[in-house]
Amino acid sequence: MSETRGVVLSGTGGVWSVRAAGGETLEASMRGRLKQEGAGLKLAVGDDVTVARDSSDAAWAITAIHPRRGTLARRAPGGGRGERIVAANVDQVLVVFAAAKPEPHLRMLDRFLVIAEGNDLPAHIVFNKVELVGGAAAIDALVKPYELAGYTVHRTSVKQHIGLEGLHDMLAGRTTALSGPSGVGKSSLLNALFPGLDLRTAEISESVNKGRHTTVGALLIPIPDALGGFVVDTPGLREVGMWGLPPASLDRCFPEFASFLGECRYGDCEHETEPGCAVRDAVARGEVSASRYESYCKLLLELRDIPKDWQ
Ligand SMILES: Nc1nc2c(ncn2[C@@H]2O[C@H](COP(=O)(O)OP(=O)(O)OP(=O)(O)O)[C@@H](O)[C@H]2O)c(=O)[nH]1
Ligand SMILES: [Mg+2]
Ligand SMILES: [Zn+2]
Repeated sequence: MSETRGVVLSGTGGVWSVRAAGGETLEASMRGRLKQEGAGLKLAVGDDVTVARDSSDAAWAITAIHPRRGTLARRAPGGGRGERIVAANVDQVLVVFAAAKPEPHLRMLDRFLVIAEGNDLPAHIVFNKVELVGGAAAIDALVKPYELAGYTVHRTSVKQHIGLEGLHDMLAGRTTALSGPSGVGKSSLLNALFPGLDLRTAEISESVNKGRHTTVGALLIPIPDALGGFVVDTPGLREVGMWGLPPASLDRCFPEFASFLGECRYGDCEHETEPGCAVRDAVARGEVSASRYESYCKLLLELRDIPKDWQ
């Protein structure tokens, strides 16, 4: 019998690709006994597993799933009902938007950040294609609310090789879940940072993918770098919006609110219309960005609309 440790790269429908410690990729299925034991524990991309086989011509089976750190999941507080792990062992989330083409949709950016915060994962932001925006002032206006909130914001251009070093150092050696709208340059950035990757970018993928709308699960991509690391490409993240965060917890997903949360007149203040709200006062003083606060209000309404048994 042989046995090795590995990381789950992808998989659906029972067959999983596992990158073994030696670097080779194996196809493996879940051992029957493990399936029964771990009724609640579903395997996810990023999982650290042991695979084994009886002989060199036998099929590989996943025999153990090792403890997870930092999952990216749709939360189901209070029991795990309905929880779905998008990816396991994620260290951080990188939210990529373009400064222009397509125009940044900040409401969506804030949603991605809330998802990261709700999963207790550090989030970083990239504004790519900065060369398309005339003047630093325009970029500064875009970036300011996020720096005010304490996020690290990378300003990059793949076209003009701006800001790539900092991003490289942030990704190498870690597992990063990548999110952001289509066409902002996620694949282009990764290709520029890690030349061995050779990911498909828009010009090609548009024609190849025409008419294909199959939702594939998350995909773990090994980073070709001395430090290693992985990038998780998560098409699913776009729809993780409503993963069951209780409305009352939303304020904690806006880091710039933190120092005001204890100051509201009412302990259960949801920072909407309540009198004596310290968050709204901070918005009025310009210490919290009005645009971010507006996102908070919109997401709050959305969360309240979710049936209680989904939360
Ligand atoms: N002007 C400009 N164009 C860029 C830059 N980075 C990427 N692009 C272009 O933007 C388009 C989309 O790039 P992709 O890397 O495919 O975008 P993506 O975010 O991976 O898109 P999806 O895979 O659909 O989610 C391509 O035509 C790139 O050449 C940049 O810094 N400046
Ligand atoms: Mg892409
Ligand atoms: Zn308040």
